[in-house]
Amino acid sequence: MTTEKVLNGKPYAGNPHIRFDEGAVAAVAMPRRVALLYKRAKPMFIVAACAALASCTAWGIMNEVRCFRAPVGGAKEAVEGFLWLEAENFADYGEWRLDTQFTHKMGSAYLLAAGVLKPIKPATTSVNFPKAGVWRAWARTKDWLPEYHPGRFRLSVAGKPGRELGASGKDGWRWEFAGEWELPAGEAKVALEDITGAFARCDAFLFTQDAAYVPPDDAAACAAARGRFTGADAEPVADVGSYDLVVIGAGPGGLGAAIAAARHGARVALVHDRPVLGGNASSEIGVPTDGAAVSHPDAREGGICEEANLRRMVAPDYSISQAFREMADALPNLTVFDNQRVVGVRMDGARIASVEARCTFDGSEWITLATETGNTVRHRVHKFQSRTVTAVRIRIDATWGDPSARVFEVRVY
Ligand SMILES: [Ca+2]
Repeated sequence: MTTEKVLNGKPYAGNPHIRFDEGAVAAVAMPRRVALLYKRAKPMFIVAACAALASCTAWGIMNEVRCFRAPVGGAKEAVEGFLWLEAENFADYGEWRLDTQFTHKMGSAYLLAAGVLKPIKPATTSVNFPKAGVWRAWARTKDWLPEYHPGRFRLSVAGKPGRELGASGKDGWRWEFAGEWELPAGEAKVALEDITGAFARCDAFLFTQDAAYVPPDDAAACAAARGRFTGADAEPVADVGSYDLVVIGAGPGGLGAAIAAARHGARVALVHDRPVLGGNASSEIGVPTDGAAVSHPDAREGGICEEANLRRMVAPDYSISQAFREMADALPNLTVFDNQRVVGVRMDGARIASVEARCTFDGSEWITLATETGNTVRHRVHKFQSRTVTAVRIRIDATWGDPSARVFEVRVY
């Protein structure tokens, strides 16, 4: 393998400001070397992963994640004789954990029993039963390994446990009959009791005095039932304003775009589906924002990313999520929407008229209007054409007048 280098139309003659990484070209062009490179680099990846994990164990950072929960809410009775109770609205999660990752697929957040083969502490709340009598309960659950039913739990009402749940033997989210209880009118304690300590899942409960009613498993029918029984169907869709720019996703890239635009005077909405800022770099995940520095000693992520990292250096427990949050909060024309997942856009001809999102806690919808102001759109296009070659010619046509311009990486696959 040889490389021919051309700079501004002339043969490259050793300009110290232009650097070609021949090692990278050769390494990716030869499979055996790729294997060797991977073998040598693997321990570094493991060390980096352990370091990232260790950084997440700092008390302040873990506390940020531990506090993640949906608002406390009781059972809703939009239809007489039916009480809908979301698991994520329990007053006390015990050791259950909130998972909002799949709201767009299964319609709601749910609680997860993240125990390692040891039952975890129950989640508890209270429900106001409006009438005395027999109340039947249905639970929406997922048997995440139908052949073995590892994640099992039960509902307990007024101290009396119901049937074992999480063992439907079927794929996907299903309604399981949770039991029935003879109850007086008024408040009763309800508990979500883990049995196996193996990641049981619970979305919601439906209490009813209608012995014939069976909630639907079909996702669309279930969403319709949720809207009817909780009264969400009757609630108006919120319009949260107009913006010059709507940025979707608050990883380092989205944050850079939103903060830079706001600093230049644009009215910006930053929409993301987590409680903390930073994406994979956030206090939830902890991947460093090294970016280009990972593969090259002379490169690093600068600009707004570097600004956040410099802020982090002032205190040991100061997470990059906090740094990004402070930078965003300092801009009155930047509005951050936490825990909102964008599910679609509404078009006006070829123009995006509005962006639609769902709250990851309760699945409720809102719309934000994005006013188009003639911003240009930049696309990065990767085109691949498979060829077998013995030489690569690298040409640099311009450095935009910057004498310190560098080529950091050339990849041949
Ligand atoms: Ca739920």
